[in-house]
Amino acid sequence: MAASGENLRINPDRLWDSLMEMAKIGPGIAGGNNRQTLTDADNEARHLFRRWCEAAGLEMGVDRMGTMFMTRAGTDPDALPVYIGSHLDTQPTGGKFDGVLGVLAGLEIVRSLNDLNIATRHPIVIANWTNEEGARFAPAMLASGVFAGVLDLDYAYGRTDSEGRRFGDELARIGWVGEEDVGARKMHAYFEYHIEQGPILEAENRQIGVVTHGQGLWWLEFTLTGKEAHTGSTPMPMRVNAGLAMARIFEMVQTTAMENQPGAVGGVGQVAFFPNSRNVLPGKVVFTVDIRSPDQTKLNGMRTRIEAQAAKIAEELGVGCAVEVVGHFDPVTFAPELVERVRASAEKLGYSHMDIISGAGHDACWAAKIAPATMIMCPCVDGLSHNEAEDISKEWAMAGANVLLHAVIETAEI
Ligand code: HGY
Ligand code: MN
Ligand code: MN
Ligand code: MN
Repeated sequence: MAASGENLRINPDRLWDSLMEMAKIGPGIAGGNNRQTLTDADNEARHLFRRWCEAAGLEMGVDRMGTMFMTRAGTDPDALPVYIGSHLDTQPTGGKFDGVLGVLAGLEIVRSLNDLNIATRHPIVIANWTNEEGARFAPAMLASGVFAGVLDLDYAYGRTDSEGRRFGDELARIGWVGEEDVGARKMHAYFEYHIEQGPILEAENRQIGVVTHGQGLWWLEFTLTGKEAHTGSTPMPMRVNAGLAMARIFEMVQTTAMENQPGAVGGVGQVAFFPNSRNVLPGKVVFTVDIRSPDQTKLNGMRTRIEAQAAKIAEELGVGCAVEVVGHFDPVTFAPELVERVRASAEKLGYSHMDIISGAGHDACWAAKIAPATMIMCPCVDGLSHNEAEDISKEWAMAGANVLLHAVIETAEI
């Protein structure tokens, strides 16, 4: 006898075991993961996920960006599917849960429905989006951005990593160029379950984040052109110092974000010096400024100010300054009816919860452009993520997965 929806729960041990098994692929050097997109480790993770899904009776589809769609049929062949998505790729010093929790919680929901032989009217599809992190190939959320029709396939295929390897070539190398046109699939609804990657839920002692919005983002890639010269024999007045310009721009980005509090962040995670020799002043410095805010006016105001101030700093030092946008999305408002369904599921299951804005970007931010979409979050220890020490408890993982289960079965109709 199929259980009534009310008492449905996921199997927390099975979810946790799957997370720990997946974490063995692409191990980091400090207990986390280095499973960057389109590497052999990513390929291995994709095949493990595929085997698990096929063992659960799911059928695989792959699009030309390599995104994996694993389908559990519904009783109504005309009903649009309910999607549960996230990503298996990680940062170079990533954690075991960023993205992976959402993909494997989707699988756990299917496994739990299979256990009790529960059918849904709408099909359920689990998506593993290619290149969510944007660590190896900018921008982040690349495949979901193409799927949403915001980025085009040729642009995506032409993105290169720090060794100059093209996205399209690497996708072909690991054998994941799928047949499906990107974005051909239509969604009834999209859910993404993700660790918060910030300190709020843990500090407020809440089990569930009901995600109402996501902040917007600009990734501004600066190329500063100085003059390569000897660091020892070149007199100070003669220097065309791109490194000094970079340092002053970093300080200005910090000041700009602090002047836009509350609700703005700004910083730099990646810099390259050329020729990057300790006794050669750099001829070129390349870095990406990452600014974000849930407030569109603040977000665009910071971009305008940073670009203008950077040009001024460079000019004062006689340094060339070029800037290219390598990532952008506007602040996102998630679908109120799905947000309310998540909130009601948390209430029904007796989990403490609070509304929250997502600080990080997610594939849900692009899905929200083409379908009703929302997110569920669980706390993470010390709010830490994009760090190998990223950690959550099994209880936190379970609570969010149960909320996801109930929000999904209500939307997919059992
Ligand atoms: O950058 C982000 O917010 C996400 O981790 N890709
Ligand atoms: Mn993520
Ligand atoms: Mn991430
Ligand atoms: Mn915009």
